[in-house]
Amino acid sequence: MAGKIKDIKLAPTGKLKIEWAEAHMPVMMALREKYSSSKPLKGMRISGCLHVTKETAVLIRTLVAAGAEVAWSGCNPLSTQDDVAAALYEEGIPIWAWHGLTTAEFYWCIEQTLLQKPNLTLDDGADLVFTIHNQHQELAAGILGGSEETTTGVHRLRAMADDGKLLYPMVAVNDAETKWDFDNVYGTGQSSIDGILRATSILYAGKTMVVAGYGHCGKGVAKRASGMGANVIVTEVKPTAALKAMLDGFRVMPMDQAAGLGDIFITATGMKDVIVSRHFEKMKDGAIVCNTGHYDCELNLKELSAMTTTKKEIRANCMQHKLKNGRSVFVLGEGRLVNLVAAEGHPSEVMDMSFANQFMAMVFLTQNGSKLEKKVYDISAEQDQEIARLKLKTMGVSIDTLTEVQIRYKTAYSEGT
Ligand code: ARJ
Repeated sequence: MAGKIKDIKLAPTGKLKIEWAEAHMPVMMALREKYSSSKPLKGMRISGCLHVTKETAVLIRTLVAAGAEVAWSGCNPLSTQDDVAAALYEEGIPIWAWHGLTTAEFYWCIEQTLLQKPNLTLDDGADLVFTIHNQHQELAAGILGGSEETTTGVHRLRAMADDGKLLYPMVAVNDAETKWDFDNVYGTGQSSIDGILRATSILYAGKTMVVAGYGHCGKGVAKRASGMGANVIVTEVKPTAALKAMLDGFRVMPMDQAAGLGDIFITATGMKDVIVSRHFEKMKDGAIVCNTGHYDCELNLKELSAMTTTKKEIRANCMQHKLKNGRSVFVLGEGRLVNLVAAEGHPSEVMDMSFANQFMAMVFLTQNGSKLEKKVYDISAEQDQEIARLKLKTMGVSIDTLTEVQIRYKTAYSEGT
């Protein structure tokens, strides 16, 4: 059967994990139930490039239940949960993913998912879309559209669209309110802390934690770290974001200053070279450094290596760098997303909404892709609200509805004080 994974013997554990995720993803299960008889994705060949986790497995099963044929690869060399990949492979999903792939293997896996000549693509970080645009332009004509999961991926696609380089329409799943306002904030907040704890088992209370970036992800991390008793320092380049951090009660300063103060550093900026040699040089002995952004360029580990005399893996995902200045700096998860490398990624409850958007984006592109321009489209406001409504329903929460009079009032410009 098509695919390559680490070890099929891991399948039983993977299956249990997926079951656990399904029990915590009621919106996805409702969508699966709703669309498994009408099969709106029948005839669709979806190539997916997204972290192979128990939550992604729930998305894959739902796409298949709705009629799609899928071929999958992971979107990060260190984020694949090998037991989940084994379970999916055993179920007959063509999947090329294992933990610890080299860069060459990473792109080889993507290439394998393209052999089916997809008519839809599903990305996290846009590496699949880039591969099609750079190496397989011939496939673009057969592709109705694609979706993108994360902030940095969406930024790049918008830049491509602005330059007229995009070869087929894309849906920005990240930009749905039911994605970024929950996944990026509460998901990243909890799972990054989880990753740091699994890799280090340190006490948070009383530590100084430097959070680079106060976008949605950084905000979530800062909030959760402070809830555990850490003193949070935020670094930013955007004045309004820095102001928000100040008014949320955090200290704000440049990284040059924060470098000497932090016990734990985490980058959540989507930008490269956020922590470089001059910062590592200033860090306290024992400082812990990690990244939760999609790409692994936020920490300049090349520069760190040049300053390192010896390296030792102290625990899983925790590498001691002994520096020429005599101090040690500990890097978690090789500077890749600490929440997915050292922990299991965001909790299922949050991915429930992100992946509901992914699923609906696939249905939308199937039905409308041929009429769309080569642009980046947002999820519709109606779909966003519908997913939130469904989520609330599964939580047993009901809310008020506007009356006719109130609806008229909303847009009435004759009624003032
Ligand atoms: C799959 C996950 C998980 C998880 O939605 C999140 C995002 O934008 C990413 C950037 O790469 C990671 C993705 N994410 C977080 N947690 N994807 N399963 N459990």
